[in-house]
Amino acid sequence: MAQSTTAGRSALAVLRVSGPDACGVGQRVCEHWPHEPRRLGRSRFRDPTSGEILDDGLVAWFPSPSSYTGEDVVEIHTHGGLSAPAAVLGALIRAGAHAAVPGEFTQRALWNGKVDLVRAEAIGDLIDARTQAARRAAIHGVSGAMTARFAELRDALIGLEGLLAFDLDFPEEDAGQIARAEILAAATTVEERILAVIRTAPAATIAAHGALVVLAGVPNSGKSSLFNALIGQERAITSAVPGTTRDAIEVLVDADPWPYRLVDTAGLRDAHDAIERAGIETATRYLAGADVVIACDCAAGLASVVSSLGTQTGAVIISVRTKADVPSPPSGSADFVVSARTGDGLAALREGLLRAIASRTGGASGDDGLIMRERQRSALELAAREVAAFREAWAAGALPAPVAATHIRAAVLALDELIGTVTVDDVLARVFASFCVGK
Ligand SMILES: Nc1nc2c(ncn2[C@@H]2O[C@H](COP(=O)(O)OP(=O)(O)O)[C@@H](O)[C@H]2O)c(=O)[nH]1
Ligand SMILES: [Mg+2]
Repeated sequence: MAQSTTAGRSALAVLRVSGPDACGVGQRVCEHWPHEPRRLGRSRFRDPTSGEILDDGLVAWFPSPSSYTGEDVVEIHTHGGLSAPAAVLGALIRAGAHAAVPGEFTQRALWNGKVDLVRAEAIGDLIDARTQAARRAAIHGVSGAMTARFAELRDALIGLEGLLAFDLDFPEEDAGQIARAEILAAATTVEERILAVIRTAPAATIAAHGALVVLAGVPNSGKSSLFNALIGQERAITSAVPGTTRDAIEVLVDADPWPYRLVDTAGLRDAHDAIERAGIETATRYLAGADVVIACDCAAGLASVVSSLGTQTGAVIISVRTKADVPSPPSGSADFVVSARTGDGLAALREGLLRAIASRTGGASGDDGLIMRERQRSALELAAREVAAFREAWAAGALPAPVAATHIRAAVLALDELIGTVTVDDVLARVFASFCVGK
């Protein structure tokens, strides 16, 4: 039993009870019990010991196995705030429930086969999503699409094991070089498919945390003004006094399709003031980790700003001529010409920024699914390494087939662990399904 909504001032709170006696517990607390499952019914809630009426709300029950956890589940909607939910929770405990530990409902769903490990993780990711891109990737995982993708990779590996088993069991068939080439091609294909999923990892990081976009340039070039203009609020202090910005100021911009963390930094120059120097060191650290750097200059210095930034960062550098409303002598080319004061050029810069971020995502799209978890990535990397080891040994004819095949088995096990299912008879089933053994 747990409160599924957060504790605090709110209109409603949702309490859930799961387990074989969930309905018994619910009936001991609810004055009225809905006849039909999965329908909300009005009920008052009472203390099973004292009989005191504690609150008045709604209740529904979901019989096993058609519930989130796969067990009987009771859902109680109380009034929100702190008192009513706490009182009804207390009543549920006196009626026989115990308090669930974090994630226990989803863990039970996993045990009862309602979700696999990847979907369970996606449910957690959805709740924790701070950006729309992270939400899109998570809901893709919740739908089961990522699990299906991992399962397809696993199937392809088992298909490969089937080919190998055939090669071992029926050497007199002597498909010879053709079979060897076929196995090599199959291994290469599945390895590439695994690597394609692994390559979504940078996009997943950007979806979850935002691409790191850093404004850089000499003091007074208009970085803080551009920062404020891009985020649409006066966050950073701007002034005509060079060296105004000392700390790095960071704001998460939840842009579509990719969120970014826009960072305003201290201008880059040889400062004598200790605080400003510390600010410049911070800026240098941000530059080293940046995905995109917006190089700003309002005069003739843009080219040299861009070239000096090139030595400090591996990021995509966008050059911006700032203060476009102020006439200045021609100063070479810039990717964008922008005025923070009038707003001219801002829309184009935003678009250019999103294109630059997209170039850091390897062409991945959140709608196709991203590997949002380190666990998923390391399982896939292990599988890819095993397939590569097999492929190399097979190409060189370096290992006997049964030994080479152990690499593929290890890759299958990595995916089994990833999805959270281990099925033993799969290989045999495949061998007999895809080959005409009786001939
Ligand atoms: N006319 C004009 N002045 C600007 C513009 N952007 C910044 N400034 C001025 O340039 C000075 C330095 O700006 P600031 O944003 O603090 O530069 P930073 O040191 O690079 O962060 C301030 O006096 C700003 O008002 C602009 O687009 N047009
Ligand atoms: Mg500044």
